[in-house]
Amino acid sequence: MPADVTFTDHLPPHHAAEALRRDAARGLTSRPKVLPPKWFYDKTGSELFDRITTLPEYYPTRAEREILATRAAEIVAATGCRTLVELGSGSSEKTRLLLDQGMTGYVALDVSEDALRGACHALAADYPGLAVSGVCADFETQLHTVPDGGPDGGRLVVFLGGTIGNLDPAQRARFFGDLRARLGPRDRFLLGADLVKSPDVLVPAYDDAAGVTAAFNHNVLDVLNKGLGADFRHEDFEHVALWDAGNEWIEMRLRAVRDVLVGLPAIDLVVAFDAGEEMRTEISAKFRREGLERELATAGLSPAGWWTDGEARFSLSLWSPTA
Ligand code: SAH
Ligand code: AVI
Repeated sequence: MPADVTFTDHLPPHHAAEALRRDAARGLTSRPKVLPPKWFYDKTGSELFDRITTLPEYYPTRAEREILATRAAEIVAATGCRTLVELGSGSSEKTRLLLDQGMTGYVALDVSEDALRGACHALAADYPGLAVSGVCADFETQLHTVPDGGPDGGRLVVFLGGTIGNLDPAQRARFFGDLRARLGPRDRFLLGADLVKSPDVLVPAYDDAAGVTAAFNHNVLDVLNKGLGADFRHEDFEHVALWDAGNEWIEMRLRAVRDVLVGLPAIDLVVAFDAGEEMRTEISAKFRREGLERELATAGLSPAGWWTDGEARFSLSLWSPTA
């Protein structure tokens, strides 16, 4: 790593392995079967996600980039912050539009060590003088690993890409509450959230013609195979993306195409899937402005700005700690 990059790993291999064992044991024995979406993002999964962001059907990345490209100066000016903290930073690509507004420090936090190291290297090379800090950690349980703000102003904490939608309502309430508890009076929170729209647009975004999202979904089986010595076979499962109109979220599932028995030696488990049985691998909730305002108010955050792209597909919203 170059001298102006620091890297802290709060998820050493045994920690991640233990968390995977726990999540798989719990999720594969519950009904319906479920896996937390954070396990998508090994090296291959992070690369597949980056490919998803370039697909014609996957509009969120383009829509969010459009807002940042036109509004980043206004957003950053409204905060007065010079340190950027990003949760679930991935490749940190869109982040550059915020860094370009005079940021002096950048803290990236992600569970995916490969994505994090790659992004920190690239930023350090392209932004001489920017203090870059990579924190490998889980934003659901380890927000305490984010360094406190320095003397030169507040931190702008950003959570981009619509990743908030990958948490269910109870997880979101916990996340917003934890985050609020860690914000000082000069800190601000910028949230990227995808908006409710027609399933005719939403479903193809999660079931693209080129099959990249299907490969991303299937990759979680490889994560279980590598991490737990399991023997999942891609051909036994098909990718499913459906719109749940009641919950206003997309669900990704893997559906067994025949009766399947899978061994997971590392957790001493054999799991049976009946033909047609589905395992939920992700929710991707879509939001309305009023709903977000309610959820964030409950956590003690007040609205300080709202922006959408030209087609009102995606939102960026700014929040300050309620006094
Ligand atoms: N913010 C980027 C990446 C979005 S992909 C963008 O807008 O394009 C979601 C990212 O969140 C991945 O890099 C994944 O590794 C990370 N992530 C998912 N769950 C996480 C968790 N619980 N803690 C920390 N990072 C997580
Ligand atoms: C990271 N997250 C916001 C993406 C989403 O749209 O929910 C992950 C993803 N899943 C399928 N395609 C992209």
